[in-house]
Amino acid sequence: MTRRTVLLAGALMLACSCAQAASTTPEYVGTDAPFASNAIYFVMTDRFVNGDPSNDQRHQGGAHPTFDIPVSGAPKGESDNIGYLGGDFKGVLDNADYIRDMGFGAVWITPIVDNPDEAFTGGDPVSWGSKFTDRGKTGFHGYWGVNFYKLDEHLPSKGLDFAQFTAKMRAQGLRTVLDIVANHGSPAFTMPKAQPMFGQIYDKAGKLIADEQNLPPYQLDPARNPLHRFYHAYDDLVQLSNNDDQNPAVLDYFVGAYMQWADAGADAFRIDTISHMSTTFWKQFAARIRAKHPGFFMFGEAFDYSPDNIGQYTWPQNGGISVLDFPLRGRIADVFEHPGSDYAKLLDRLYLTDGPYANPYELVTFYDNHDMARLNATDHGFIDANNWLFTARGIPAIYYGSETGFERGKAEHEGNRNYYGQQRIDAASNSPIYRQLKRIALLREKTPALQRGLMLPIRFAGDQAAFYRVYQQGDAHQIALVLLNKGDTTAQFDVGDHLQAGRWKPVLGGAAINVAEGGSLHASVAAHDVQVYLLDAAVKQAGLTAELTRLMEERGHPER
Ligand SMILES: [Ca+2]
Ligand SMILES: [Ca+2]
Ligand SMILES: [Ca+2]
Repeated sequence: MTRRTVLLAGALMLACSCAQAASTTPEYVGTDAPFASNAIYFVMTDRFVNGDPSNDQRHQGGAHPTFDIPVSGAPKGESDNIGYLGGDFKGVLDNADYIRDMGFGAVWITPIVDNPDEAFTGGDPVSWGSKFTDRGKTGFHGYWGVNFYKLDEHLPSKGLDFAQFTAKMRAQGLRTVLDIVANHGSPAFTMPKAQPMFGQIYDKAGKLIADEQNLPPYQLDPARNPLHRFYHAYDDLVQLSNNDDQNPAVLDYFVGAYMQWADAGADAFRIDTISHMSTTFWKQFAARIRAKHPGFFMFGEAFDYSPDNIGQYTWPQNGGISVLDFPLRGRIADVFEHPGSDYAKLLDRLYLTDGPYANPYELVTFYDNHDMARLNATDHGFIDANNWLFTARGIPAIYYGSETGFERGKAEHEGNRNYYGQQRIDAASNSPIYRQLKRIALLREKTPALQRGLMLPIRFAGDQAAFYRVYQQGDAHQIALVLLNKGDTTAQFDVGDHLQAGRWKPVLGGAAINVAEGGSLHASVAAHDVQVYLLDAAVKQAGLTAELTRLMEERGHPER
């Protein structure tokens, strides 16, 4: 906390020494949410680094073992695995400096709660490239909770439970984003023979409180069987139990569990499958967590490319939960997977004014994750995508391995979630993607305008994009001009729109440019590169003032 505050204060200039002028300075702020200062590194914990072989549970599962289960049918030289591979808290903590030095302030880890101790025997068999198949798979990913109050045995080490993990991460300058699930437990039916833990939920004391008993959901009898009352009597996602979001006991259970982990040091929640439960549930959930942890940042996964569908979660009456920016992600893939594509494709998914989101600046932006094919781009495509993600509006989240283009283009069951490992981490600096990502991420980290400033697009055309980011509040002010070039040759920029006179400093190298009143700024940006010019002055240019005033007034959803 203190380290970041110092960084932030150091990066901002004092507007003036007189308090009365400060009080009349207009505010230009995209978001004030402290969490928005961070960029997020997302690790699938089991697949990052095995820091402690003693918790691997290599002999777990009996007739249905859980460790190291390769998926059959992989083409030569490729692989996928549906067993546990040993990654743990220690593996993440051991690499805290690697993540921190890359310019990230937060790490999103997959769910930590106890998952079944056998491989699943129901559902449809997993094969190379298959989708929605779980037979033979284990809970290595963490999304099959059985006891949401208990750590899964694969994660902690001696002296490193969750509270110790979050404390040690924080000591290294990293916040912990905990991935949480409330929509479902584990696969609950279609097993040839009922398996222990699957379809069951246990309370904090270890008492069985719900059990689907391997029955198809429509055969559940909540009226007569108390163990069925936790679940809806209809299915939702594949064979997963479908928690009853109308049942107050379900809400109590999950508030209790996730309050426990927030108390143990989680700094934010990423909410899985948010759109599979009612907004009524989430509103109450968020209110109860924030009653004890004010301002606790949460962002949901509504796997949906329609802004109108996902925007609703961000509204205060639905809990004020931010979301992963799927609509923009679709366009990011369109643009950066295809050389020669037009930057303008990104524009209408930004929703900077009168959009569907309570605040577009709080969305978590990304280009891929564990549930979709990784970005299928060249090194240049990744570099361009990162230059965009770390300068445009939103909170960037990068899936582990993307810093080296790991398993690019690969979907689940094709290597998307493969084990990354210490060797690749130690060699990451050989990758041009890594080097450029680090450069732009470290710039965002010390530049409040890029984290939380208003965004004003100037030109989005072909391989070039130009926009302002402006942060002005009280004595703090910063005007950034971002110039992006995703072309194969050097691009010339000539920006005159709303350009304020003054001395513009290029923060990624080069000479400062003095702009006269009514003048323009000429700059060249190398192929697949970015330049950011900073003007440390309060906004006074008339056109810029008018545009920023409009952006402030129309920042959120028009009716809310
Ligand atoms: Ca391990
Ligand atoms: Ca377990
Ligand atoms: Ca559901």
